[in-house]
Order: sequence, then C-alpha cells, then structure tokens
Amino acid sequence: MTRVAIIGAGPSGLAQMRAFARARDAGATIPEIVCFEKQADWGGLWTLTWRTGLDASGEPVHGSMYRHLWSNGPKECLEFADYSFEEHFGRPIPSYPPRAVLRDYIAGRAEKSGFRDWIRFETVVRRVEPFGDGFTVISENLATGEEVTDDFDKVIVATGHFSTPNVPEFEGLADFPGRVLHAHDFRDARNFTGLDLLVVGASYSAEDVGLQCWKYGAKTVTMTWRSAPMGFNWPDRVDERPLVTRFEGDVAHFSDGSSKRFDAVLLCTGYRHHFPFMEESLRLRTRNRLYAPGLYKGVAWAANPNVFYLGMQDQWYTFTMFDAEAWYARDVILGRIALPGPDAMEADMAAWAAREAAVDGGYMAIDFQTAYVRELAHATDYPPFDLASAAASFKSWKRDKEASIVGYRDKAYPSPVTGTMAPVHHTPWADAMDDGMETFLAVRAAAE
Ligand code: FAD
Ligand code: NA7
Repeated sequence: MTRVAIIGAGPSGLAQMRAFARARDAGATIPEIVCFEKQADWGGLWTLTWRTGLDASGEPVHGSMYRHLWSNGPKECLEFADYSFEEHFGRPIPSYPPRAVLRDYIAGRAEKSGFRDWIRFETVVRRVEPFGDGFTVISENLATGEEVTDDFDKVIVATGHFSTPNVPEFEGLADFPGRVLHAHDFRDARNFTGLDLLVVGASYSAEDVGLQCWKYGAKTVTMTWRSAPMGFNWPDRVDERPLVTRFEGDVAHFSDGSSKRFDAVLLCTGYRHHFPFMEESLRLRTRNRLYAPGLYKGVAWAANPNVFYLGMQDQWYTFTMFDAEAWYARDVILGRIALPGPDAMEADMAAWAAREAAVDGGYMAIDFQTAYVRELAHATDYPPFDLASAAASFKSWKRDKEASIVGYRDKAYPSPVTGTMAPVHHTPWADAMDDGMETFLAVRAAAE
C-alpha cells in the first residue's frame, strides 16, 4: 500500500487530510497516511501559545500569533467550500472573527472528518531523505525522546513559512536600552501601553501589530519602511517614516534626517522559508512571493514530484487556497491527475512565473491568486463555490482598508459558499477589547 507522510497539522496539513478523508468517504481506496505534528494539538499558527523562543522540549516555538488578533481579511475569502461558517456556527457570523473563532472553525471541520488518529502529535520530523523510489523520514517523539525511522512513497510538507523570523541588524541596536523583539515573539499589545514604539517593516505584521499597540494604548507608534510606506490614513499617535539608519542610545535616526526617542523596537521584518529537515535536493528555497520556484502548480516539487509543498506562497487566499492545493496533491497521488514530463512542467512554471512578474500592485496580485486557485480547484472535485464573489470581496476589502485602516473590519461580505450576507458586528473593532470566542458570539446574540 502507498504510504504518505504529511508534515504539519496546521490549516494546510488538515486540508490535505480532509481531502483524503473525503475521497475515502466517497468509496475510494486511499493510501496509508501518517501526519507528523510537533505541537500537542492541531491548528498550526491558529493555536495560541504564550511561549516564545524554545518550547518545553527545547524546540523552536512555532507560534507567531498573538492575543487580540482578528482576521486581517474577510472570512468569506477563506471559507471552506465543503464546510461553511453557517454550518459550523449554526448561523451567519460577522466577517472579521478573532483568532479563537477561526481556530474553532478549522478544528470543527477536522473533528468531523475522522482523521485525528492519522496524526502523531508531539512528533517532530528531523530528516527527510530520498530512499529508492521513496523517502526515509526520521522523526522524534518529543514526549519520550524516541527516534523513529519510517519509509514513505510520498511526502507532503505543510509546515508553514511564518515561524522562522527574518531578523536584520541595525547600527546601534545592541545598545538600545529598551525592549527589542521580532513580531514572532510578540504576544500581547498591552506590554506596550504608554510606550513610544518603533515598528520596523511595512507589511501585514507591521500594520497589524502597530495597530494593536495603538488600540491598547501605546503612547505613539512609528512605522519605518524600506521600499515604500503603507500610506494608510493612520489614526492619531501613529506615523510612518523612511527607514531607520542607526540608533544612538534610545534615539532612532531615519533616512530623511529626522530622529525620535523610543521605549521599544518591534521588528516586523517578515519570515524565512526554513526546511532544515529536507535533504538538499528536496528543499524549497524561496522568498515570500506569489509563485515559489520549482513547484509545479505551486504544489509538486518538479525535481522529485513525489514531494509536495502546501501553502508556500505569499498569501492573499489562505484556507481556500490550501484546500485547492490539497485536493490537487491528493488527486496526483491517487492517479486521478497525471503530471506531465519535466519539460512541460518547466514550461508551465515559467508561464506562471511570467504572470507573477507582470503583477503590479495588490489588485493584480488578487487576480493572480484567484486565477491560481481557480485552476487548481477546477482540476479536482473540490465543491464549486463562488470564487468570483470571494475575489470581489478581496478587492472591496482592499478599498475599505484604503478608506479606513481602523474601520475596515466593521464591514460585512456575502459568503461565496452559501450566498448569505454576513451581519455587521455591532462592536466596532477599535472598541472591541476582548477577543474571546464566547464574547464575540455571545455579545452578538445579546444584541439580536
Ligand atoms: P502553519 O499554520 O504554520 O502550520 C504548520 C504546522 O506544521 C504547525 O502546526 C507546526 O507545528 C508544524 N510543524 C512545523 N515544522 C514541523 C516539523 N519539522 N515536524 C512536525 N511538525 C512541524 N491568515 C489568514 O487567513 N488570516 C489572518 O488573519 C492571518 N493572520 C496571520 C497572522 C500572523 C501573525 C501570521 C504569522 C500568519 C497569519 N495568517 C493569516 C497566515 C497563516 O499563514 C495561515 O492562516 C495558516 O496558518 C497557514 O497554515 P499552514 O498549515 O500552512 O502553516
Ligand atoms: P512580509 O509580508 O513578508 O513583509 C516583511 C516586511 O519586512 C516588508 O515590509 C519588508 O520590507 C520588511 N523588511 C524585511 N527586511 C527588512 C529590513 N532589513 N529592513 C527594513 N524592512 C525590512 O511579512 P509580514 O510578517 O509582514 O507578514 C507575514 C504574514 O503574517 C502575512 O501573511 C500575514 O497574514 C501575517 P520591503 O517591503 O521588502 O522593503
């Protein structure tokens, strides 16, 4: 029997198991599946941890999420086509749920699918080596220390790429007297209440971490950009400056000649794709971009297409895209989709890379990723859903952000799965200080 290893039980790995479970439930013979998950539970980044640095076993902490995180895009743009929000919560819910609500949704579908016993929790993959036509996978049970070697025919890497921080150096930072940390280690905006905060970076993390700190009472938040400012209509106490060039004590100097004193520095400088456990010939090397090189259809490792990677691109779509990729990888493994020869794969990857190179700005990036999701989803029996509606919601979301960076989460969108319009959450995001699921759902019920 074919043996498949899935590494990681976050949204991507869970999507892969869901895809196989659906085929099994429809009567197909599916391979033997073993999922390795280094944490004690599923959910990947969506499972909050207070830990930073190393975990209880001495492993690098995977989690980069923080308290008070609310979805940074409409939930309608990440809805599972085979498991709607309405099905999970029993009623429509607002478009921007906090982290715990989204985690509950992810876990709800997984729970229903009956694959938990495929997963070896607290088991980290140490090494994947080619062996004959397949692979040797060496893993370690973190609870017992036991090391196990297994053979597999296929390996699916679903370990995410927002956990190994990219940490640049700045002159004088070593002597900065206040706290300096990367967003990977940020857990609670209340740590920065009353402080003057410098946020380095100009992307999602800088925007959201900076705004969280503003919301929870930082005295001032200054964001500093390298390529271009985010340019949102920031609220009082928030500003953007060009790149910090050096620190002198607690004073930061910027490339426009200005300077300012700070209490803390938060490096929101992104993450690195990091797969030290993959033997070199199997290892994906990429920056955070729309089309990672070497992956046919963004999924199959062209140099050895018995290896698959999920969710490795810069993400506009998330769960929906992971599903499309997982269904595609499943169908390749089940022999329902035949991969072309190396030259045809190269040509296809080159065509996607050329399309990526032509992308200019966020709206075009949404179109690019919509086309990508459409192509993969249409190649399989992934349930039909209104992808055009999701794409339209993404574009409205972008416009909403441009109109009001503190108000965009108060909008509502229609579900691409059920067609139902989401209710408006009655507490504006800027005033909603509790991110718990019970509060989010109960507060809504009380107001109905
Ligand atoms: P992950 O969620 O990272 O899961 C990977 C899993 O692999 C983890 O469980 C990990 O423990 C396991 N693993 C890693 N290495 C090993 C190993 N060697 N052996 C065994 N197991 C291993 N997306 C949204 O849609 N909306 C948002 O609002 C949003 N906010 C975000 C905020 C932050 C701060 C970050 C960092 C990301 C955010 N994202 C958001 C994007 C996020 O990448 C996806 O939502 C999603 O979590 C990716 O799923 P994944 O399964 O690919 O990776
Ligand atoms: P991103 O989106 O990869 O962005 C990284 C940012 O960090 C980006 O603005 C970079 O600037 C900036 N950066 C990187 N290196 C430096 C240096 N050396 N100096 C200054 N600025 C630097 O990562 P995020 O963490 O924001 O988002 C990742 C995910 O987390 C995202 O999908 C969300 O869902 C949450 P650049 O623009 O390249 O000049």
